[in-house]
Formats: sequence, structure tokens, C-alpha cells
Amino acid sequence: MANTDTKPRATTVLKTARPPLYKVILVNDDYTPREFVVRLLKSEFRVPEAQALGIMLTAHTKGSCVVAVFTKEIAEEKATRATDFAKQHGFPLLFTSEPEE
Ligand code: TYC
Repeated sequence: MANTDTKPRATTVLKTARPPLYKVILVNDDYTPREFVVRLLKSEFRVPEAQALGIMLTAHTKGSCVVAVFTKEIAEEKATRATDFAKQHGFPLLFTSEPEE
């Protein structure tokens, strides 16, 4: 018969809890030019052209789009930085951050 006995672990395995992740969300508006949104996504979030175009079009047609996922602090910082960059150029473009489910 197969030996199905189990032995307790000799050592304790420590599992590191992962920090909760936050989404950075691009919100659509009627004023910011499409080209500016794409340019900002490329420069602030380092996404390639095709992906930036896809994110911008999704936000444009659906109202919003997830740009990327980070830890809370980084997500908030990136959203604020990108929103401020748009504001400096006179556009009402908004990025928000919220916890991932
Ligand atoms: N809706 C804008 C326009 O038609 C373009 C745009 C897309 C703005 C996505 C914001 O998150 C946005 N010029």
C-alpha cells in the first residue's frame, strides 16, 4: 500500500504579502485633442504608439480606460503628474486612480 503519511514541515515558510494594486484610469472629455492624449500616454506611461492609440480610443468611446497598474503611491503619483501635465498645456484631461478588485 502506498505510504500516505504526511510529515510536518521542518521549517516555516514565510509568505510575503503583496501590496494591493491600484489602476490608473484615463477619463474621456470633449476638449483634449486625441494627439495630445496619445503623446502624453507615451511620454508619461512609456507605452508604445499602438497601445497609446488603443487606450485613447477606448477612453474616447467608452468613457474611461485603464492605463496601467501600480502600487497605491505610484498610481496616485502618476495620475496626478499626468493630469498636471495636461493642465499645464491648457487641457482638462483627467487621470484617476482606484484599487483593483
Ligand atoms: N474625446 C476627445 C476628442 O474627441 C479625445 C480624448 C480621448 C480625450 C480620450 C480624453 O481620455 C480621453 N478630442
